[in-house]
Amino acid sequence: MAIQKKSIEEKSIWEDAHQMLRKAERDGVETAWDRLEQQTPHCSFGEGGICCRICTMGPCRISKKAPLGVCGADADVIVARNFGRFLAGGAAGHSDHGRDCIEAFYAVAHGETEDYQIKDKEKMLRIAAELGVETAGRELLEVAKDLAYEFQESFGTRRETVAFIGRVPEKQRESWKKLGIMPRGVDREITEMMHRTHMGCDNDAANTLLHGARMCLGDGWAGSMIATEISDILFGTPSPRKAQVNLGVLKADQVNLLVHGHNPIVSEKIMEAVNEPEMIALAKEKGAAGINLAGLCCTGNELMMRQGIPMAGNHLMTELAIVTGAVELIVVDYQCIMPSLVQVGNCYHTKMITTADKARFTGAEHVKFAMDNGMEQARKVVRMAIERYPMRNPDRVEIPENPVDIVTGFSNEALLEALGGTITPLVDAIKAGKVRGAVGIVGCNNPKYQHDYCNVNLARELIKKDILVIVTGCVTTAAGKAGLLVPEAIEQAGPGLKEICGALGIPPVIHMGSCVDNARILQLAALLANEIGVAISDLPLAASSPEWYSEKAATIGTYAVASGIYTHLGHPPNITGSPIVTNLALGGLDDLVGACFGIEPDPFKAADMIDERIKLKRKGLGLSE
Ligand code: CUV
Ligand code: SF4
Repeated sequence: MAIQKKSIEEKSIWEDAHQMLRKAERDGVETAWDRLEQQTPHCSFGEGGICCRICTMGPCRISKKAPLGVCGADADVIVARNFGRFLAGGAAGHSDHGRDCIEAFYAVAHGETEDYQIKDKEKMLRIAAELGVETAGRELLEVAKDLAYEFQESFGTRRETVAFIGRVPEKQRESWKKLGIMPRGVDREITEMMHRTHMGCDNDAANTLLHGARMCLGDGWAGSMIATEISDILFGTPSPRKAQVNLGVLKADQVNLLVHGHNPIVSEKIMEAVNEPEMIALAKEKGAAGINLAGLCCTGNELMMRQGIPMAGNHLMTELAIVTGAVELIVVDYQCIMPSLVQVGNCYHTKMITTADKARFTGAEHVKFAMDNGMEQARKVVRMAIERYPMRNPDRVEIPENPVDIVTGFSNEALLEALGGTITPLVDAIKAGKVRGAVGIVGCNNPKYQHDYCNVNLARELIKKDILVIVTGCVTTAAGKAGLLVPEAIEQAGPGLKEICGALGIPPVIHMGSCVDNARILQLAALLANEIGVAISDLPLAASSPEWYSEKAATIGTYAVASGIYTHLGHPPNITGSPIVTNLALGGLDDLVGACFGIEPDPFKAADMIDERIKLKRKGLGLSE
């Protein structure tokens, strides 16, 4: 395959990206797009998933000439094992984030920290009651201790099921039991996947894949869901608020500090420190008009949902944010942080700070955050950012203009409130065909696509078809930049969706949070199913990750499918070398869990595909078009 050099316009649909890509070229800064060119064409064995490195009799790669590995494993087994481990990486990422949230909550409950508090007491008590923790007449912290224990138990080996399985509609749960895919413990299923995929264990591709479904369900209904619920308890349940997106949120006359990663435990403290009068005074002393905190990726989503901080950009904008030359410091926790940010930062005056021992970057400075020193460390980081302001070279600064307004903050609690307290009006709108269905568009960017082209166009096409769109993760910024996250966007929606969203005063594309917050979408799907009295797989719902790249995205897709939600992906994971795995993913799973994956790189065709599915489900429920 000839290596095609993409023009700047072909790399992204956004003007702020074009402007910074031009500047990167001038400044001699390499980006992900350049490195993709160097890596292309990709190894076809890797792409098909038929390269096995699981033992040292290999590595083995499967071809016509050599259809079996040294041990006798065929393409199906090798693909299933590789994909199983890929999913395990994603489940581990979300769920270990969930564990960190539990540890923060535990520290609060046990009085081991003064830096974190229980902010949403009502929600905490509600969740405690849901999980069977006695609440009546008890001290708040006593309840919290027991709730922390409950959460911890979801990760272990003593229970038969994980935390929020009670939310799953009965019919769905029954089918999981029958299939043997009821998740028992978050860590247990991940460990078991590593065990099964050791040489000489699970050598039946379908069996491995079913365990993958179980493991991902543990992530969706426990690991991720626990992360979301605890983040709400500690930092507040999101409610609708205004914010802004794109690189125009950076300020020429202020200290620009970016938070990047996923876990609000670090970034919430940074935000508090930024707002302290001493810090603002220090910034002024250094010649800045103030301190501007902006987000990237999911930690940006978390702070935007709860605090309304602006969002500088999604995954592919992270390098380009530094190219503005106006970023003093970028502080990260973990996941989706390109190691290249250190090098890009070195081309300017941008300092990179890591905060988690499990995510250190060579060349970055490490300021370890612990439960009992969060505030102190946050102040240290903010001071470092301010100290760098005088080092900024104004001649090398170029900040794109015109940030776009959005509305964020749609937790399920907020959505229910907008609906007047119950889910019934949404169910009625679905039954009446005004809202024909709902689709969660989630996930990432990937330089193999024109940045955000699919994310934006799929959302636009779906709302035209009267399908409500919910976004999380990096699709949020895409939808926001396209002007879809404001109530005025109903003008772009079909007549039914326009009417309903218009009456409720909500946008036709609603922002539900970060990647772990896809658990909110699961919960919403369960609420709908329970209200109608059917399984999730009976509902006119779908999910999509058009420009996905990460293991986590594959895990999300898998728990969506296993939960009964048809899931579109722009491109397949590295499974195409196995007919068994590919056929299961693209169809076979439908018979087992009531949903499967669909692959389509073109967002317009994808919208039609999803629409067909929604028609089918509406028909199944006896609903007219
Ligand atoms: Ni998980 S959505 S790139 S940061 S997983 Fe990361 Fe949130 Fe994709 Fe974006
Ligand atoms: Fe080769 Fe089998 Fe070892 Fe994989 S497990 S590297 S296929 S011998």
